[in-house]
Amino acid sequence: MLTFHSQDTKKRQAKTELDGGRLVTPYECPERVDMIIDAVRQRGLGEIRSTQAYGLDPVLAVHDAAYVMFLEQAWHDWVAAGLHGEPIPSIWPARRLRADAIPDHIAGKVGYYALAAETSLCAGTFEAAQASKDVALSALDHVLDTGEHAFGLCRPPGHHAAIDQYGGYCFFNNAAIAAQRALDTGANRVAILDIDFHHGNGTQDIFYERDDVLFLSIHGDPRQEFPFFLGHADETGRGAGKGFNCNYPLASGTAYPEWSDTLDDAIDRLSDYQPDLLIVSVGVDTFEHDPISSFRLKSDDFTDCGQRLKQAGLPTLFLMEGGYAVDEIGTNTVNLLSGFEA
Ligand code: SP5
Ligand code: ZN
Repeated sequence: MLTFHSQDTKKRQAKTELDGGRLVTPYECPERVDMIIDAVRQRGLGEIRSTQAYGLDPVLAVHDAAYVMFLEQAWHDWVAAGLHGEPIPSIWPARRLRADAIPDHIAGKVGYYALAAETSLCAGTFEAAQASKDVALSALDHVLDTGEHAFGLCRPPGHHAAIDQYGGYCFFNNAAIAAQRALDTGANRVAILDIDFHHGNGTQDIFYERDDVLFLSIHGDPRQEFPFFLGHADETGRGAGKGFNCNYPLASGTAYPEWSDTLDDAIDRLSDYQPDLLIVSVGVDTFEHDPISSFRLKSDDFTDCGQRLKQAGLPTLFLMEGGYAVDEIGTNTVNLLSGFEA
């Protein structure tokens, strides 16, 4: 399987993440990319290809234009306002405040556009987010052109990024951008299966009222886990999208026997939908030693997961999302991809 990769994804080098009440070095770090590339090479997964530039049009097909402009300007505006450190919101349009009046001041804007406070902005964030969606789109075009499967080593990840919100380490929703482009270039139906530990709230948000994208997500129960405010089983879609959103929340501590039973249920649902393309939002933060998550998958379980995904028999685009056990991220990711190829 080909891997699509860009060094520009490492241009985001944030110094801070709000973790509980402390500022720590971000879990979502550029070394994650190097570790996965090393494993792809060492294990001989296949050729590593560079990417093409697709510009902002495919981003604007799923995200709000003012949101994209905000991301482009945020770091500059923060510095120009004389604020110190990296942009972190300190106020939001919470219940009964007005969510229809976008502030002019950057300190208000970050609260308007952020859905979480852990994700600092920094100088290279917009460039890295652009590179990340170019990885996704380059890998997509390979799948569409050849019918072969492909892996897009996206970073920063995307699945928490909603129509006009960033957070959870995500800025542009790479899977949604790729799904929309697939539809715009001839696919009739796309399915997105999200196996990251966290609920893909952004992807759900973008496609919630649509029946041309089926969204399935297996994740830590939002009663206990980030993003807390979306991802329950009763969220099944709205309007035309009713029945095309499927959440599988699982309890903290879930290990592979139960997780893989749930995966099989999701694969059955996929097969019923008969999509032209499957996009897998790959998070390996389901790993037992992940520092911020609470499932208990072992490294070998990722190989079995890849084998099960193969059973769906669909043209498949794998896009990287989370996974923060940096020493094992390469092994776990390549286990999944090579399990699929076996
Ligand atoms: C793409 C992705 O996986 N994003 C995850 C974002 C999660 N951010 C909040 C995590 C809070 C975890 N708290 C556990 C603290 C352990 N020291
Ligand atoms: Zn995650």
